[in-house]
Amino acid sequence: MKLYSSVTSPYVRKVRVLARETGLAARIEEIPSAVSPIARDEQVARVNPLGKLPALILDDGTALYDSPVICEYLDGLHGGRRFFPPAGPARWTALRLQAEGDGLLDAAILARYEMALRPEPLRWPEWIAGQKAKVAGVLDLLERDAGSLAGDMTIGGITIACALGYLDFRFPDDGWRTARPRLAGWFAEVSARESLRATMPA
Ligand SMILES: N[C@@H](CCC(=O)N[C@@H](CS)C(=O)NCC(=O)O)C(=O)O
Repeated sequence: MKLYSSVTSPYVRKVRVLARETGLAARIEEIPSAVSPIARDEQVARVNPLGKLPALILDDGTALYDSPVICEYLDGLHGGRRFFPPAGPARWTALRLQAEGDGLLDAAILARYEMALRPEPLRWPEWIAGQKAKVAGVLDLLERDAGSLAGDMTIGGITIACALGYLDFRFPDDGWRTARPRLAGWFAEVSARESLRATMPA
């Protein structure tokens, strides 16, 4: 399999973490790519019309995207414990956490594009504030609901860890840990996992 990849993308990181957690990393050849909404990579756009990372190419040429789809596909390829619980409340908790982490990332990345990509005279502070309010809303929910992150690691926990890692990487001065000790404690603990250490954005 081939993975269109970027070591700074938190969505790609979800896939790289899951691949390490499940022993599949050696079966995935990574193709380093660089994309942004204003600089399409034609090689990526040929396999994913959205021009976004990650995209996984299976051995028969089928392209899979986006990160939730790729992660669930990979989770069906190994014989160990499932990171997508098969049924019942555990499944909905894991998928809800994944949606919260992906949603936090969508908002953080829209704020980042506005702050870093848009020409300075056109930047819109209310837009950035609106996206940051979504990020804060998810963080506050996770602090109240930190119990949902306890127990075996799932795709939900992987996604939240990648999202918090992205905030540390791109918004180091925003202080997301302030007044969120339970979430910060959980993140410190899971950050020791080899899969997360090996994929830390730099
Ligand atoms: N929902 C997608 C989001 C993927 C995404 O937005 N990836 C970013 C990289 S961090 C990207 O490719 N951005 C380029 C663009 O928006 O054109 C997923 O979970 O894979």
